[in-house]
Amino acid sequence: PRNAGFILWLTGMSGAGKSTLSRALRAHLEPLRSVEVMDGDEVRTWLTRGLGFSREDREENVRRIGHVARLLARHGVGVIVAAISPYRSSRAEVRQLATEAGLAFVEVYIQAPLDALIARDVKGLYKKALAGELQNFTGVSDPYEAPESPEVIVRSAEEPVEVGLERVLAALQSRGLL
Ligand code: GGZ
Repeated sequence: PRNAGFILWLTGMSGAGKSTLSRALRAHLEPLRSVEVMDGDEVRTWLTRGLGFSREDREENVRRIGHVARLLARHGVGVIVAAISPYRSSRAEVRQLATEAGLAFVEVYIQAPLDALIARDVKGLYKKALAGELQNFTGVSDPYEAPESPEVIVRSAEEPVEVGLERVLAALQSRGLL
């Protein structure tokens, strides 16, 4: 049913385009259904303020996001999560809890080669990380465990946002969520 809630989980490194794609998805979906975006950056100002970037803290961040996403989705919201969520085990956990609650969980891997992210470096974070001024930076001095079987892969360095957007929408449509 088109009013069924779902969790669309965008994972990928900093600067890969999670926020950009989540905004495009929101703009597309908003006229059609209720939708909410949970962006790592913003969530960390409110829901998970005070958490850092150790494995423990990232896992806690993902767990809390997953919990709120479930509460929303249970009430028919299409929830778009944009968080690095670098650990497979954390992503598996939120997927399992969502699935147990009868909610659709669609994992989208926003893939971009590290050298492309370093070259673009919109926020200058990679430069800082490479200079050793930022500790535990994903992809530089901290792990990113790429998804092994995501529902959707978006190659953001190679294809325009519109192409990724269409692929995600197609995935929702094929699951009867759109
Ligand atoms: C990765 C970091 C770090 C470190 C600050 N590692 O691209 P951004 O800047 O705007 O978004 C990133 C955000 C990561 O938060 P998440 O909640 O998505 O991470 S996780 O899912 O792993 O909990 C980045 C910024 O915070 N940032 N320090 N060390 N990204």
